[in-house]
Amino acid sequence: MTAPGRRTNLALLAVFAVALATGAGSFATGASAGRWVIWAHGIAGLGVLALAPWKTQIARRGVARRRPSLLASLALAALVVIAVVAGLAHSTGALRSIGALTAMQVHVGAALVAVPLAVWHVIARPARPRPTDLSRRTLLRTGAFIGASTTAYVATEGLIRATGLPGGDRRFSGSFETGSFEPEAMPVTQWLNDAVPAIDADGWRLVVATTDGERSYGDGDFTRPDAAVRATLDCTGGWFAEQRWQGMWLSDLLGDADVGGSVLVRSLTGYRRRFPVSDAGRLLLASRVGGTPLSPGHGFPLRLVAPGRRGFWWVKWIDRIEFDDTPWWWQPPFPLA
Ligand SMILES: Nc1nc2c(c(=O)[nH]1)N[C@H]1C(S)=C(S)[C@@H](COP(=O)(O)O)O[C@H]1N2
Ligand SMILES: [Mo]
Repeated sequence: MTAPGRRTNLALLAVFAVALATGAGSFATGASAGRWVIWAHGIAGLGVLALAPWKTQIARRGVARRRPSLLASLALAALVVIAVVAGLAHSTGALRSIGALTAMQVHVGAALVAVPLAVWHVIARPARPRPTDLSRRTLLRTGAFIGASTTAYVATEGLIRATGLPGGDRRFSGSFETGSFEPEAMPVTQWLNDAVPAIDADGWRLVVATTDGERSYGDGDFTRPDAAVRATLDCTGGWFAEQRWQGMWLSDLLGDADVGGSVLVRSLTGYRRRFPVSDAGRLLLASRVGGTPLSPGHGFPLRLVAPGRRGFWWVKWIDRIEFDDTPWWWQPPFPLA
């Protein structure tokens, strides 16, 4: 075995890149066909752990040099440790919240703060790749490393189940079931800093804009739902709940209007998401859940139910819907508010 150094650093850099990409991918994944992204994220996380002993040796030599940037390097190390530990805390279910914060919030927060530090670290201490890095030997080592991390992942999952830790019951997305078929028991969640607005049913209007112009609806137009769907709300915060939702299909608002492109669903609070028009027949404008009107927290008077999509697509307190030619992907991949 050669002394740990350049190769460990390059491997760690690659694992970080994979962890970050699959972390974002896990948040984007709403259907079980994409469950491999979540597996890859867990494998990358354990890969970081696997490299830790080697990296610790490298870091010891670095610390001995007492560079002025030592503090920043140690902060980066601490953030990575926090992100991995919080990730394990969530996925095992051993510790789902720490004070006012959930383990998931700590996990994502630490990882996001670590990104700029990691970029600085790579620029300040570049690990230069060499042509021999593409050798058969490196390829075999990389394969062995991925194999070992995958084995560790499978073993960890097995251990979680064998020990009966709560993490064994999670959905493919990694979320814990909370309040299925009991809407009152389902958490009220905002993506970032949105707040539950006070909406008076009589004053509320929904404006629908198509190429044919604008039409306006009131609460009375949604009090007798003609459509229903059983769907699972799966929040990236780490919980999910299945409910029976009642309302009207988004496509029913279109009438005879001929629209391609996309549909923007906007909340009274400004929060918004855009969808392909071809999805409109599967998107429910829900006014009721479990047979009763929505509570203010869950989106009264109208919220979107987007089966197969993560919670952040399920816009609450809808006040405007626009059909136009904008491509649906013309929006930030995740909401900004
Ligand atoms: N207007 C608005 N709608 C929103 C959000 C928000 O912050 N603002 N958060 C989304 C997220 S992240 C989730 S998980 C669900 C939560 O729905 P619930 O509060 O009814 O459980 O609402 C979605 N709809
Ligand atoms: Mo969410």
